[in-house]
Amino acid sequence: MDNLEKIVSDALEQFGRIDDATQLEQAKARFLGKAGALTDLLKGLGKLPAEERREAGSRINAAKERIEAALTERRDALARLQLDARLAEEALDVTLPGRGAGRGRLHPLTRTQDRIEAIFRSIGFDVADGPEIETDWNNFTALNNPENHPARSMQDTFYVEAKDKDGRPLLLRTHTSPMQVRYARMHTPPIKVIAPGRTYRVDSDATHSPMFHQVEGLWIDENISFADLKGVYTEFLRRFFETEELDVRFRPSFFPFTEPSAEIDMAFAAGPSKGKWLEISGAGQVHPVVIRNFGLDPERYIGFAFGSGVERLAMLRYGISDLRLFYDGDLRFLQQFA
Ligand code: 2NM
Repeated sequence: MDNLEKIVSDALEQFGRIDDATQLEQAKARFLGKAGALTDLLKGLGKLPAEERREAGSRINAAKERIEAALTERRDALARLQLDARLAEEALDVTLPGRGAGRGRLHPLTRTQDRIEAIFRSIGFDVADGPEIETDWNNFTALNNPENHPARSMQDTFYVEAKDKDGRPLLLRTHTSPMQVRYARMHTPPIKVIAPGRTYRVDSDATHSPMFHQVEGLWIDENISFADLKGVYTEFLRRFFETEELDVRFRPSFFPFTEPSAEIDMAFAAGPSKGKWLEISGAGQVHPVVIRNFGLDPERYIGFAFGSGVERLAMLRYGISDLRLFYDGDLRFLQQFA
């Protein structure tokens, strides 16, 4: 094997052993570079006799082409190896199931309100939804609240800076009764409606939140009595707490919008808290002044109304002892309500 063949076979052998791109370029320099083996031979051409020079030149060039071809092939092979390694390392199994976005759930107060709505709908009540910013007339005057009643004071009610179109104050509703007023003025009896939703009072401690939820009910017709109120509300409580073992009693009370008025108490007739009376709602026969403000004749129409706290109902149903848990947004609490 002459010198040229040896150079070519050395090159092929070395290229074949190298598996690193930098080393491959260094090896290239050893054969094809300025001081490379082939370059040396080419430089020596000039010393050959003229008749040999042509043939030797073409053999050297042929050797150079073979080395270059081997180099290109090895470069491509190394690049492919590198790509394969990277693909293996960064492998992504697109057939795996996704991680998912986590399914949301309803807030316990939303669940409670939905439940209340479903029960009242099933006994023939409509559900009315309305504005949380109200007029002074809908929130107080129509409901027979005296002009200087403390509930109307800045200390007890959130007034907003904006006024209604007649320049009268606007406020955050302190109960959902203004929605009853709106509804009663838009419908003709028999009226059977509940108004659930957010309400606001200047009040904040362990058992009071400045924002809380109420559900108020109203049934107006020509011949509605306290017996209907007791029947409807008892049925509601038994369905809500999923037990027939539940007693209801009325105690005399006072509200400006009802006369007579009552507090509704309930007690479980079985279970650990058996016989313990809990105040659960206010209620009464709608005051004749309020009936008139509904746009109805109090000589003809009579009815009852009640107002219950959604938080209180939810706390009793789920056994929650601190009102603030509803508003903290702590997922450890909220995730317990499927
Ligand atoms: C209560 C207690 C008693 C009530 C009255 C009315 C309306 F609009 F008919 F006048 N709605 N809700 C009412 C009655 C609310 O909450 C403790």
